[in-house]
Amino acid sequence: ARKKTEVEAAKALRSIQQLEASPLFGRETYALNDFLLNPTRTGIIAEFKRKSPSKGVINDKVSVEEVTTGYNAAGASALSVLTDHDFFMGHEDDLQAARKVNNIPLLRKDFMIDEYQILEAKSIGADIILLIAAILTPAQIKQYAALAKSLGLSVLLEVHNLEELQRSIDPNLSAIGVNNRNLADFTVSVETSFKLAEHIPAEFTKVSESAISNTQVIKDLKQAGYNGFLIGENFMKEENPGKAMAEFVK
Ligand code: IGP
Repeated sequence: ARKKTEVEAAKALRSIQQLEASPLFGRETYALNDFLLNPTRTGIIAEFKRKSPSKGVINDKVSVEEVTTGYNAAGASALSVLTDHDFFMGHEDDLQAARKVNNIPLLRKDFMIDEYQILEAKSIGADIILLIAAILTPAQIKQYAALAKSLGLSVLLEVHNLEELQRSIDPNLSAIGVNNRNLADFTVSVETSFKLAEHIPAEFTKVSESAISNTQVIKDLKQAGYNGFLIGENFMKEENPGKAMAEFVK
């Protein structure tokens, strides 16, 4: 309900016509899969996240420009920027700030529940949107993925279990992300990614999300067929997240 209110407030502030007229709306986007599969990058989708519901404040002292350019220099395949206000202390302006200083794909990390947010994502410079199966119907996923695709955006579908995966598969998705964090109780287990890997159809790239904190896990996930690794807290908890990532991948 809080999210609906946030989206309604955004709509009142900027019309769809205004979004479509914004300078970033017409830009050529970067494709997530091109960067995930590029052997000169690490496959890591590195996240800028100040705060989370499970951890509280993680880091509110660093700038989005400094952190995201650090991640980029350390070989990130893509950058994830939280734009949710209430739960994650994020903002659309954070993503726009990251856009100005980076030339790799940017994921708008948010709870997408309305087509407006997808047009907004394009207008602020995003390349990728997240669709969370747990909060969307199959019809919404189909509709939102088609709209995103028509705008040149890549779509990362997030699932937690086989049932969500099977009901949500759609040809307009670019990649499937398995979230190792259970959103109901916040417990984490990378086993979730290992269990679901074989059920993800081969035409989608596989991304493992959350609770990744060492490079051995990444090796094992690669072995299981994963091309992408979404990492937030492990880097953000450090004073210099970009430097933390550089040391992590060394
Ligand atoms: C990153 P972690 O444990 O490395 O900080 O996790 C990312 O996977 C997590 O922030 C996330 C998320 C989400 C946040 C995954 N799905 C959906 C908000 C909404």
